[in-house]
Amino acid sequence: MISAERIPNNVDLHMNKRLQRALEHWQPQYIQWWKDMGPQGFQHYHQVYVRTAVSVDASGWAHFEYVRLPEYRWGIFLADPVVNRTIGFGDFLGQPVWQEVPGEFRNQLRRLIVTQGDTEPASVEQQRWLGHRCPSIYDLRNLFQVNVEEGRHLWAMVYLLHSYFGRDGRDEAEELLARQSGNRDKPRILEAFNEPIDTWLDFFMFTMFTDRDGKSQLLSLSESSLDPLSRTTRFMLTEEAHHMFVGETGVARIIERTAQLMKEAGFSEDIRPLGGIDLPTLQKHINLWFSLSLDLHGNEISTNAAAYFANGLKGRAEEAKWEDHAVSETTYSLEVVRDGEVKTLDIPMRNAMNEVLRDWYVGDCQAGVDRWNKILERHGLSDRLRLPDRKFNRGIGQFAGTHFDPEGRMLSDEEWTRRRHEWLPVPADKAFLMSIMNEPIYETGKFANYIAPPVRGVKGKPVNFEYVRTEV
Ligand code: BYC
Repeated sequence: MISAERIPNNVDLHMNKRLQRALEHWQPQYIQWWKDMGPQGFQHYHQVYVRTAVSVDASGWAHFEYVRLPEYRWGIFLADPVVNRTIGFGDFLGQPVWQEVPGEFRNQLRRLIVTQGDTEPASVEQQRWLGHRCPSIYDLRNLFQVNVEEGRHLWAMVYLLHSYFGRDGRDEAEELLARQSGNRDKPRILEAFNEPIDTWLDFFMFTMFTDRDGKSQLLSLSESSLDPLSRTTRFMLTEEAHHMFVGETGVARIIERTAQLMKEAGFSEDIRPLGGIDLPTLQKHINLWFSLSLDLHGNEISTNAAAYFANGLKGRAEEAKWEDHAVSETTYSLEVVRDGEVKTLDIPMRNAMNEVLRDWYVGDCQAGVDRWNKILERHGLSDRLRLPDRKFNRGIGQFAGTHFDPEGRMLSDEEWTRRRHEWLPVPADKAFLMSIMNEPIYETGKFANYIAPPVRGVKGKPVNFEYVRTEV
């Protein structure tokens, strides 16, 4: 069970007074950050119906209550240990997992944990104005549930930094609150986490595609030889699943409404005059957030990734499903740009580990897009949404600096500049989205015109339940 101390935890924090004191010192800084950079305008007078972990087993998520956001019980929860767990891949395959950080891997592990940790507060910052444009209080609650859990994911990484990295770890924990999404002088580490999320379409696409990168990265970190990292990320994955649910069903509900409006408009695609989000706009946002999230997997050819794998720090998603866990002989056939052309290159598999994870990620995204297309099919529409080619709009890796269209055809700089507005959102698209999201909807059971209601409410509550209530 999770303790009811000042910092809820299932790691016997009270037994380690030094660590407890260090985290209790960080806690007020975190709360201050939350108030300054978290959901704006919803800190004092709103109570939100959220779930809070009360234990780390499946039933632990059954606890829902009204909470004022700054009073959410952020804490430290690790999945139960696996008895006699051994290292599952790389050069130390079969040896017992580590309970402490080996000196020689300290820097690499710190870097991984800091990079993971940095994304969590970044996403809260990116989303902090969305409450003022919410399509319903059901969606408002979901936004805040995602936000508080991203805050908790920051706690998860800060616990590791404080526990295993001494003074450096404490400094890094402070830096995690000092960097800011989109700040020119102190930006967040990874690019997608500096992009603004101004509209609910961006929010749903972000939770669909970027949180799914969270899933693939957390799956690969949950294989880590550093057992506390593995246990922490295993529990985080249970929270991540809900975030992707919010994204996938959010877009699905928009598609549902779009299809209804298209039929009302006599099967016309032009539903903006009816206040709906047209399919080309949806497709542009898929193109944007999918390509940004592909970048988050790092370079296709990476000595960092090879070292992480060799040292057992970061594995593949679902490592147990692979046959060869040493991966010292095999190669990966990779598309690269050489001399202005796309060529295929065989590289050592360990150096391609970022691409191997990206393969898993693309498959998981495709399954989600297939589910979206079923909605269009059910409405008798022939249009289909799709993922762009993975070379499209890339800023990191082998395809950065060369332009491709969504089908993967190489383009000249001039052609890209001329046509990119066909594939990516432009200011006029954002202006349109902002115009239909201008008025927040705070009335219970009401939904904005561009999105269908959900099939069911949260945790058995009706759709018109008061998920966020105000008190004076
Ligand atoms: N933007 O060999 P390379 C989540 C840097 S999302 C900017 O390509 P590596 C969440 C890289 O740092 C999951 N810089 O990359 C979702 C390196 O820099 P230095 C987050 C980038 O290291 C939604 C250089 O390029 N978790 O949880 O193999 C809401 C060359 O490195 C980018 C993780 O990322 C980029 N996109 O792989 C909330 C897991 N990509 O050292 C949360 C931990 C690369 O040369 N991170 N660079 O200065 C990692 O495993 C790796 O750092 C990466 C990069 C996969 C990100």
